[in-house]
Amino acid sequence: MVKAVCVINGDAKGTVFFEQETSEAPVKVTGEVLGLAKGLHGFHVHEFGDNTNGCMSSGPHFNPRNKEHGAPTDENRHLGDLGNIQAAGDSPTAVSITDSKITLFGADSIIGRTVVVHADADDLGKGGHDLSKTTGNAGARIGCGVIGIAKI
Ligand SMILES: [Cu+2]
Ligand SMILES: [Zn+2]
Repeated sequence: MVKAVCVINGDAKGTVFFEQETSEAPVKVTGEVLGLAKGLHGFHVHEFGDNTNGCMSSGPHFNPRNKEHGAPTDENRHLGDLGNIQAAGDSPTAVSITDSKITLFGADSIIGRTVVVHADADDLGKGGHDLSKTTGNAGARIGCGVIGIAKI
């Protein structure tokens, strides 16, 4: 079992937990985010665990396989593409994702990289916008935090 945690700061704030039983098992992503406007918000793992210039220094979506941006269910997706989280309004937004592409083990581990929450919906690569195939046109980075190793 490996566990990791990410404290998100910015206009959106929250805490997200990751856990994975073995290197072959899916990763469970749970937690909550505060401060989101009602609607969908892109939710990704970006390449670098660097927040020196805020969320901008975390780089692009984590993409070690050189794929296009896509939906979590797509084969052709960035490893960091976790889709959207859906905010209902004023209450905290629950994060509940199970993903079989990201990992907490080995060279492609997401530990030490950054979770970014966006102002707008991720179009999952299908919006037909110039940015659809790279970022999902999800807009500003309104909260982020580095993923760290947590106590088991
Ligand atoms: Cu992003
Ligand atoms: Zn992506």
